[in-house]
Amino acid sequence: MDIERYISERARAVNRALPVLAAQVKDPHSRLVEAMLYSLSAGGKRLRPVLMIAAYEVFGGKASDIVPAACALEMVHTYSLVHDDLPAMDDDSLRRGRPASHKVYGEALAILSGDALLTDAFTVLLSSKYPSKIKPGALLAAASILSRRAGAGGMVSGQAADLEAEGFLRSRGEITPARRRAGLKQLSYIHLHKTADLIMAAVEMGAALAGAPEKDFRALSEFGRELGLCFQVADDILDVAGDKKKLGKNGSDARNRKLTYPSLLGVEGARARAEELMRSAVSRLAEVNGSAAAKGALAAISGFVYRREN
Ligand code: GRG
Repeated sequence: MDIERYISERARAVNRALPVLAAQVKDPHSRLVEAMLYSLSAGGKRLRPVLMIAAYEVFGGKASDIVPAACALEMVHTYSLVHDDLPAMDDDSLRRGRPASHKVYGEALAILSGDALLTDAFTVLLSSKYPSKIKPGALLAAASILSRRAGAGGMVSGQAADLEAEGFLRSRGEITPARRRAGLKQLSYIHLHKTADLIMAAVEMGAALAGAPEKDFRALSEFGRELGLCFQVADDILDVAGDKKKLGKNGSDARNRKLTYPSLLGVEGARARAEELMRSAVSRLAEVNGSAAAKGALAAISGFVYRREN
């Protein structure tokens, strides 16, 4: 399977719809909407929307059915990046190869554009047109998944724990085996929530919109968890060892003395962990009943996540 083509075809549909759906507000403040569109159009990989679509395709649906739901998820993801770059968070000046939102629009408007992206994501999810086979109950289930995985029981808690772990290495000297064990435990909480929750939301929303049976939903959710964990380990490796030009951002983990897999296990140890998680994700797909081609796409996306350079 040509996975790059698979991803870019589906990402194209999302890229076309995103600015239209996100900017359809009545009586907008024009600079606020400009800031929202600035971050949305900066060219992310659109991995979460593509995962949602692939999970939906497992149960026989087609991508065009759920483009607004996929856009809503990308809006939540984009808000998290805008806020993550703020001086009070990771304090990054570059994102997706461009100056971070707060560098262009100032901190206050960057915060507000993130707030609007998060809130309007639910308008886009719930007020868009879908084919009649998408039942209102399935849409409500998708909205509930998104709010739970993004909120205080999910991504935001992961971010709070991540901030708490900042300076972990600086403040407590040498890494003893006991500290490494404690650090790894803390890290799995951070990764599970900060990153894996939104990736789990992607596949869970795709499955919910397709009306998937409970057993398949659960197996896909576990696939999402393992893939999400793999994604963050790979991201931490790129932060210290990746090509900054390809990444489109300056790594900040070392500067912030962050608790990461490379800082605890070294880059090679972290790579081995990422590969283990990628294999574990793919193995969960065998438990899902559905289109072999779409499951093949999910497996190939897992390889892409593990090997990616940005
Ligand atoms: C509520 C004030 C406030 C802040 C919330 C929740 C949050 C801030 C931030 C989320 C944490 C976060 C940014 C996690 C990192 C996940 C991650 C590795 C993102 C990068 O995803 P990619 O590589 O990015 O898919 P692109 O640019 O390709 O979309």
